[in-house]
Amino acid sequence: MNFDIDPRTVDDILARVAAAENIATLDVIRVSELGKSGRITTIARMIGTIPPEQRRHFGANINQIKNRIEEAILARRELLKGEKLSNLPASETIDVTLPLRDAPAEAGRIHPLSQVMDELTAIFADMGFAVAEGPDIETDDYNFTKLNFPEGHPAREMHDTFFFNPKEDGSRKLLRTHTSPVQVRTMLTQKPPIRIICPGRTYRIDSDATHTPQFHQVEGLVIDKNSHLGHLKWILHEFCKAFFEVDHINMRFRPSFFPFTEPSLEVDIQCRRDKGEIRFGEGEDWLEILGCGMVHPNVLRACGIDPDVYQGFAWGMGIDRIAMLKYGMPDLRQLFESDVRWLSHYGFKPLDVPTLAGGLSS
Ligand code: 2NL
Repeated sequence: MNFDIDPRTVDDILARVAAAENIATLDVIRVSELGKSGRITTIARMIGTIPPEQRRHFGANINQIKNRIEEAILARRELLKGEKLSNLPASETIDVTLPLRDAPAEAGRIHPLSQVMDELTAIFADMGFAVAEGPDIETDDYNFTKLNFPEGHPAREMHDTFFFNPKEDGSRKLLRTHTSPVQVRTMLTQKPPIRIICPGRTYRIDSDATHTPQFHQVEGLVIDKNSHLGHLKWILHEFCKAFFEVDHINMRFRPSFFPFTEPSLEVDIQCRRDKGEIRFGEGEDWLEILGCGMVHPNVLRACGIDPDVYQGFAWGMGIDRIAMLKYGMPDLRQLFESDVRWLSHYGFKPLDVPTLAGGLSS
């Protein structure tokens, strides 16, 4: 008796392999013929049921058939793979000679005000100052009362301050008119010694060529047992040299008045203006850049610090104007217009982070 597989069955399998149009069809054939319960596999298992003298021939025959089918499948698979690659649509090709589009870090720009804030922070951080922040919406108490503004002080009146509608108990919130309430919050929650700067947004009802209703300030505060005006002068002098990137700068301290400092001073730096250009440090003109003074004992007391033990100094300056001066931007209002053409001209590269070692505005 002949137990061999019908050659027509084998021919049929090989024909279907040759006709398979894709790898998935090929896999179906392979599983249904050579898989665990495939047709050829099942026949091969019958070896135990045939007479021992015929098993050798049967085994050799079926192995040969298996190998032929496997080889045919393998060859067809290689062919189909090659076709798949060469049939990739033309749209999927990449022209490696095209120029690269600018990466976001190349195309984007840092707003000059953010740049100046980063510069200020780098300078004061180097002197050991921490950065403190607080809410833009404040209470009358933190914005005015604790800062020694007497009731009825003109700065409290409607024309200067953005007030929210009063609550039922009569209290009303406001948009902070300076960053001083951040220092008030720090004094109320931290023990001296205190060394902080407070950069941030501030608001006043004021709008013309040189004022915007929202502007930026940085204030500084030092409280310790022996802090004095000599320290303040040194800090401001070092700050001005670093910020305006000059080795020498003449400064002038004039007596002034603020409710929260006593004595109070205003600070000018010397400068020279010629042909629309401005140079800082020396020259014939003076440029007012900040106000400062010794923290008023009433403010210390209101913030829970004993003025008989501690004393300190503080200063405040507008960032928008010094940013304009340093980077030659002629119009204050453009700072807030979000015009990308203006930003691409005056903005800074995002990866050129200002540091004292690497250069502030490199
Ligand atoms: C200016 C003047 C100044 C302060 C701000 C301050 C804060 C506390 C206590 C005392 Cl909590 N003083 N800040 C002091 C002097 C001047 O700003 O012309 N800013 C634009």
